[in-house]
Amino acid sequence: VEIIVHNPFVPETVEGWSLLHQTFRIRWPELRRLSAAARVELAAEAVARLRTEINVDLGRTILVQLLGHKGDLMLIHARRSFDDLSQAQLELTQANLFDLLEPTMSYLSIVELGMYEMTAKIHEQLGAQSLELGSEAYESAFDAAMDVQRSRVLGRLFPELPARRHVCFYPMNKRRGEAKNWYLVPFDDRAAMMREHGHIGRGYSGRVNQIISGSMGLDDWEWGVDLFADDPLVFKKLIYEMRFDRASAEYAEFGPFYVGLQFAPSRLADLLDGRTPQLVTHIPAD
Ligand code: FEC
Repeated sequence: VEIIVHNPFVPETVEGWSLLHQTFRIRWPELRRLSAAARVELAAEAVARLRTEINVDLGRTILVQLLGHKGDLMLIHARRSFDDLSQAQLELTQANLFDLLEPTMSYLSIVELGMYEMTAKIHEQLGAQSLELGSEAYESAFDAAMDVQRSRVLGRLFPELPARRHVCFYPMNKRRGEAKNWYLVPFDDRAAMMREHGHIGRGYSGRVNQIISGSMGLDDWEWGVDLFADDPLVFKKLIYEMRFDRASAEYAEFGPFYVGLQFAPSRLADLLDGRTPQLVTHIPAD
């Protein structure tokens, strides 16, 4: 029996950054007992241990002040590999600030682009060349076609984490209870629903950046969704509108939402001092 590497029922995906989200509660009482100078020192030492500068090859870490009780600080680490994510995680444990942080959530995933249209197209093209599904020729021709697709979307697999003020992260599944299961729906129907989904999404072009990461086999939900916007109302409008797209209305199940304000790493001391840290490092004179 031939082993089918490229199962026509499964949409192909291409992968980019490994992502680790971490949220922490800050131990405010202990922090308040320190002098302002000590808090500045704590912040500087912690930031020096995080790779916060934009680096298109190695990735970076961004800082988000969370609103609400689910944590005070969220870090999003984007790295090339799980080894590099591990180092980012360990690096933080070596900071003095770490003694004042209590983890409240973490989420592991890999940036993913789903390719419904392309999967169907490649299978169709190879079938038209009378290659036989599962044969070595078929599978290697498929791999070659996917390599072309991967290089085409490389910039979207390794995106810069957008420097936008508002960040919204949540995990989600695509099945509901026992009645609704995305994975039992025929390929073409799923592809049509994803087209509709992409169409709604593109209506928000420019107002939001979205990064979808896959977490099957990696964490407790199937996908992580990161949204970045200047105006937080965009999250509310976009997610509301998407509830009406069939893929969401019928199949989507959502985990907890983490929403907050991205800030410049050099402003971490402001947060520790109890002042909302800003994304810009200096206010331009008018
Ligand atoms: O089956 C799968 O592959 C599901 C992976 C997946 C999830 C998901 C959820 C959300 N998205 C949201 C926003 C946008 C915006 C755009 C957009 C487009 C796509 C495309 C694919 C895709 N999304 Fe998605 N989304 C998933 C996958 N999404 C594939 C089309 C190709 C692409 O552009 O990458 C438009 C982007 C643009 O072109 O500018 C915006 C939001 C959610 C979570 C809410 C919900 O699902 O109801 C918001 C999972």
